[in-house]
Order: sequence, then C-alpha cells, then structure tokens
Amino acid sequence: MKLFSSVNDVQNIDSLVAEALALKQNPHAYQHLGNNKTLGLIFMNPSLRTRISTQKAALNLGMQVIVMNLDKEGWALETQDGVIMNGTTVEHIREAAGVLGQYCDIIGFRAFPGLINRNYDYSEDIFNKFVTYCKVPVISLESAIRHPLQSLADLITIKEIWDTKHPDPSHKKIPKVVLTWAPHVKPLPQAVANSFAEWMNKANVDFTITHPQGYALAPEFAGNAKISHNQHLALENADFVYVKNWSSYNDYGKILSDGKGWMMDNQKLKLTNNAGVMHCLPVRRGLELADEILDSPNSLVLNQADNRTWAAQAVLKNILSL
Ligand code: SN0
Repeated sequence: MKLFSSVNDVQNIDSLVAEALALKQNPHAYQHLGNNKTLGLIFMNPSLRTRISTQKAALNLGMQVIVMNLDKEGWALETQDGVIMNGTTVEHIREAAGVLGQYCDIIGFRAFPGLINRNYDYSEDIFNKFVTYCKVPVISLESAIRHPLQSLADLITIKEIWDTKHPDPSHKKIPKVVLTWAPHVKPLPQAVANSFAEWMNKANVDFTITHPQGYALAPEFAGNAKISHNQHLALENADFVYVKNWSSYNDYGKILSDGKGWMMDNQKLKLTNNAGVMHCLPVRRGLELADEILDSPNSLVLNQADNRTWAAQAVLKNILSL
C-alpha cells in the first residue's frame, strides 16, 4: 500500500482488520520495521485522536514522528495553481508538500472541506495535490470527504464486539448496522458518514442509513445501503448504531432544520437489539447523543478511539512493508 485515502486503496478489508487485531494483541511485534523511518503528521485542522493514536502507532513500530499544525504554525498556504501570490498566501502547496516529502518517509495529512463549493470539495483537490507533490506514501488523516482511519477503526470495533458476543466460530448471523444522522449546531463535513458508509457497504454487515429529508449522502457513498427517513423503523433490531451529524450534501454545507427529535437516547435504544452505540468523537453531549447512553455499557466510543491506534498501526505496517 502506497496510499491510504479510501477503502478502495485496501485489497482485503477483512485481512486488514485481522492484522489490526493481531497488532492489538502484540503491539511491539514489529518494532524494528520502522527503524530510521520518519512519519510526518501534517494538520490543517484540529485533532486529538487522530494525532495521538497515529503517533502511538508509529512509535510502536519504532518510527520517529514529527507533527506540525500547518494551518497555525506554517506559512499561509496557497493551493490554487497559476495565481499571482500578491495577497495573503505565502507558500504554495507545490513547494510545501515537496519539502515535507524530503524530510519524511511517510506523511499523514488532514484537510477539511470548505463546505462552500461542493465540486471543489468532492474533487479532493488539496489532498490530491499534497499526495502528488510530496512524492512519498500518504495516509489520509481525514480529507474533505473521507476519514478512512476512523472507518477502519469502526470496522475493527464492530468485528471485535460481534465476535465476542458470538464466540461460536460457526455462527452465520451478520450484524445489523445503522448509521443515524444526529442534530448539531454547526455545519459539519460529510466525511465521517461518507467513509463509514463506503466501508460498511464493503463489509459483511446488513447496513441501513437513516436521516431526515434533505440529508442524503452522495450516491457514490450511500451505495446499496438501505435508506430510511423513519429513524424509529430503521433502529429496530439494530446491533450497532452509529451516531453522526453531517450537513446537507444536496443543499451543500447547509443545516436544514434544528433536527429536533433525532438525538439518540435510551428510549430509542429500546427499539434496538441492545445495540452498541458508536460515535467517532468529539461528541456534543445532550445534542447528538444523550449522556445516559454515553455513560452506559452500550457506549462503544472509547473502544473505537482505542482501535484508532491499531487501525493506524496496521496501515503503517503495510506501507513500511512495501
Ligand atoms: C469533525 C467532523 O468531520 O465531523 C471531525 C470528526 C473526526 N468534527 C467536528 O468538526 C466537530 C466540531 C464540533 O464543533 O462539534
């Protein structure tokens, strides 16, 4: 693997999940693989889990890690080609990425969408330019429209919990997974939801997406998922419920209503098969998800965050083994 930007960069998602779970059992088994190799983590937006878990994963593999919040600590970045840079931008992504690629063997890069121009965001312009100009393998730390390390950690979590609940290896049942839209006060990217859908559509699960009218994901991400505008019906017999807000794709980047009634709470949990409740974090308590769920054994948010390390380590291991 030379690029980890979406599920399409992975040959076999089941083997990658198995590899991550093996690393979780034996974190230091490959600590010489990363000797004398440098990982750069470059952020254009805030991060907690992605930054620390990827750093931890690299350290487990014996790598050196350099982290930079480029948006705050670097020169103002120009990403458009052919502009006369007589304004506020100081350095072009062609040079910035080119330079960073000389200092690092692998680079993780994060850039959120502007949520203003859909075609521009969905072209992944900034991420793709970074990949082109840095000339070393790149891991997406969340791009304008995808968050693949999160989705891999989510799939690891689902597999881990499902297998623990059904220890008999001959069990054939597949879990019902529901992605449910949640209210929010800020227009958020579709990235986490897009990626989760993209991974679930490839995984061996029964997958439903539920959201109010107007929040349909892009068709290439929704894929063959079952879609429902009735959250109660969608939640029936769910084994896993993934809670996430996203802004509208059709009315691009907009919040269409206050989303009243869509917060996941204990009342709705009763409709499910005692589901594990997931969220990528950071979560707005009492708005997206009720405290009573986050503070209950049904919450899997810390399991997911823990699995971020093993997701990142499996990906790094693959790139280092090139
Ligand atoms: C990001 C998102 O893509 O939804 C990162 C998730 C991993 N989340 C936010 O930006 C939350 C911001 C907020 O104000 O709650």
